[in-house]
This record gives sequence, C-alpha cells and structure tokens, in this order.
Amino acid sequence: MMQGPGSAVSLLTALVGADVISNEPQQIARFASDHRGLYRGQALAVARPRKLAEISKILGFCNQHRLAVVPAAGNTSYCGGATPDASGTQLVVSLERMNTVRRVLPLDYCIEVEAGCILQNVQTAATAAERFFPLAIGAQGSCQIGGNLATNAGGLNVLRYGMMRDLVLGLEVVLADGRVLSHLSTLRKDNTGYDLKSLFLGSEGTLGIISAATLKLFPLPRVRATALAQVANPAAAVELLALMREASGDRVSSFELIPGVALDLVSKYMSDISAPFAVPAPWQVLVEWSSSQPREPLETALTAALQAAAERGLLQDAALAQNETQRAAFWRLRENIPTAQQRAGASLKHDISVPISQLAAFIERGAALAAQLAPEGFLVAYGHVGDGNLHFNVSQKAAADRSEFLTRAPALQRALHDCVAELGGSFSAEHGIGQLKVEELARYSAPHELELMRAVKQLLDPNGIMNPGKVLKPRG
Ligand code: 2HG
Ligand code: ZN
Repeated sequence: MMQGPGSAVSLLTALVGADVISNEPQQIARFASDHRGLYRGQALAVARPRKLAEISKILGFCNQHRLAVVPAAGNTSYCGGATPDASGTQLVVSLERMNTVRRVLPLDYCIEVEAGCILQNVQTAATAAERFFPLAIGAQGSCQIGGNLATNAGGLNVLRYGMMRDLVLGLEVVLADGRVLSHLSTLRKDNTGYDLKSLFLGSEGTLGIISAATLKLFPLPRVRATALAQVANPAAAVELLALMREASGDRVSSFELIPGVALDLVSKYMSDISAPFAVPAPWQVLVEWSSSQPREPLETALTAALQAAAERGLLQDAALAQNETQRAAFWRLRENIPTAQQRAGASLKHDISVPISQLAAFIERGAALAAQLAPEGFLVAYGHVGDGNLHFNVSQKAAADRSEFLTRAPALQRALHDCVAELGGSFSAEHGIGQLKVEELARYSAPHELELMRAVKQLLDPNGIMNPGKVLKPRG
C-alpha cells in the first residue's frame, strides 16, 4: 500500500534502482521549466531508465498507483508539453540514457534508433552509412528523437521529405500499463489492420512512451545549390516555389521565407552574422535544391530559374552561395532568427499553416490584425513557406512596456487563429499542442473529432496517468 509521494519514490527506487530514480533538486530542476521559460513546474522525481524493461516496470507501477507521468526529451519544445505541473506529484521520465543507434540497414534504407538519441547523432549515423536522414530543425544538436516523434516535428526539409510522421516505418512503445507494443518494422508496405503507431506520433506523451523507432533513410545529397533571393512580395514567393519545383525536377528541399525585419534582428543581435545584401528587401526566400547525383549541374539550373523568375517580375535580386562557407552563412541567417527574436525582447508566437495558395492572403490579413491588436509590437513573420507554415511572430518594440505588450496575446491569438481557420489552415503546424494550445484544440476541433480523441485516450490510458493536462483539456 502506498502512503504518499515519499513512499512512491522509495517503492519506485526499490523496483528499478537508485541509479534510475532521483529526487535530487538538481535533477528535478533540469525538467522544471520549458526552454522559453513560459512554464514552471515541480516534479516528484525523475526516472532515467537505461532499458525497455525499466520503462515498462515504471509505467506499470505508476498506472497501478495512479501516479502521473511526464515524458521528457530534449526540452526544446515551444508548447510546454514536457513540463510537469506545479503539484510536485508527477514523475518525469527521461529517455536520455537510451541513446543507442541500434542498427543502420542501408539496403532497406532505414535506421533503428532509441528514443533518447540526439537528432544530430541520427543524421551522422545515417551519413556514415552513405544515407540521409532528412529531419532538420534548429534544435537538432540537443533535441531527442523521442521528442521529435511525440510532437511530429517538422523543420526545414518537410517540403521534400515530409514531417516526422512520414519518416517512420516502425515504433516500439510502452503503453500506460507497462505493456510493450513492439513494431519496429522495416517494411514500406504493410496493410495489416489499423495503423496503431500513427496514434503515438504527435500524441505528446499522452498515450504512452515511445522507446525506439525505425526511420526512413534516403540517398545522400551530394550536390546542393542554395540562393537567397529578394522577392517582390509573399505572393511572388509562392509563385517562385511552384516555378522552382517544376524547373528543378522537384529537387527543392527547402524554401524559407525571411522578412527584412528578421535579417535586421539577426544582424543587430548576432554581431558575427550579416546578410549578403546591403539593404534587405521586405521579403526574401532562402531556397535550396539538392541531388544525390554528384554531377548534376544544379547551380546552373538554379541560376537559370532565378533569371526566369526575375524576368517575370517575381524577384529583384538574388545571391547564389558560391561555396559551402557561404551556404552555411545563409543558413545561419535563417536558423538564428528565433534567437535574435528572443534577444530583442518578448514575443507572441503563432505557429500556423494555411494552404500555400492562401499564404499571401493570410499575411496581409494577419499583418493588419497584428498592427491593430498589438500596437506595442512589430511583425516578424517567417518560416517554411514550402509547407504553408509560417511562424507569424510579433516582437515587442524596444520602447514598449513588456507587460502591456504581453496583455495583447489572447486577443491577437484569437483573431489570428480565427483567420487561419477561415482560410482552411491549422493553429498548430509543427510545434504541437502541449499545454499552450489545449484551449485551441478544444475550440477548433469538431465535437465528434474531440470525442474520438478522448475515446482513444480513455482506451490507451484509462487511469489518465500519461502527461495529464497536455493536448486534451481535462473534462469538467
Ligand atoms: C523555426 O522554424 C522554429 O525556426 C522556431 O520552428 C520558430 O521561434 C519560432 O517561432
Ligand atoms: Zn519552424
């Protein structure tokens, strides 16, 4: 019989060992807040299992004793999905010690990895086998595959290769009651009933803990052509994308929209980075083509496509990266926008997507809403145009009062998300729901969709121990 939280820690320790369970303050502090500092919680203890059987025992115990579990990964999420609540009664489970690349199968074009692997290490293991793992996000040096899977991460190469969900062949998952769903398939074709693994992708730890996965690999890109182009406006960027997909034989792997204001922020707050243009245009795109065929003349073809686009009035100027150093410098401009924005002060973030054909309309309507509803801020809208996904962020003006600016968040979010919904888009494109968007999910989902989600949750986690308060709003 469990007497209280203290005895839960002792019993768990007896079950899996003092090496796995810790309630030391430094260990708990690592998981107590999200990286943006939006959420702060307090865990009962942290479990850091080394093997599948330990996760299984821990969840079996928690389920039996109704102890809430918060699965944690690299803590790079934007929605507070991995932060415990303030009660001090929840157990954080981190898979950081389960970080083995189990096998690379070049002929099957797949890789089997444990959930605690750092994304960059998975990319490196694939490259060592002359294969390519395409998920690429700013946090790849510290985020973990388990978090990428649980949030269905997106990033910079989605246009060509898809989101994390599209890159998964098989999963190993520990269910809320400790049973293991072991389906580390390497198959491309397997029509044997419901696709159970898909339920866990994007479920943000609310249905079980993903412990390992088999992921798709691709031919290694051996040649790349990268350009930063000043486009006439967002509508021209969308047209340029269509033109480039055609002209390149669908070899466009990234297509990112970057406003001049973002380049200004990066130059201002990161002294070692500068843009190739003397004066940034209101809008640029960073475009990259890639091919596994080393002799493919991508640079020539990209230059021709840029010229054709200029003749059609879609762009004013373009800089082609002349070597790997320049290419890396272009990417640093893009990848450092979130850091520069953070250094500039508070920001209101909206990770939205709309059909690509509606992007320009959304930017126009959204910009007007931002100016009207958050006058203490300025728009920094950038991101993955190739996926119809914008980070429609608003940064605090230098002279503005931070707390006054932050009071604008709810009204602005409502207006922008309503606009997104009208245009057939999503209020959460690639950052998930976590605790930040629980209300939004309840508001914008059809009632029967929500009922189905609740039914799935009830089936897989009848005692409600898995990451409570995340994704689905508690009933009541
Ligand atoms: C990116 O694309 C990330 O850089 C972060 O998804 C977006 O800070 C953001 O809003
Ligand atoms: Zn992004």
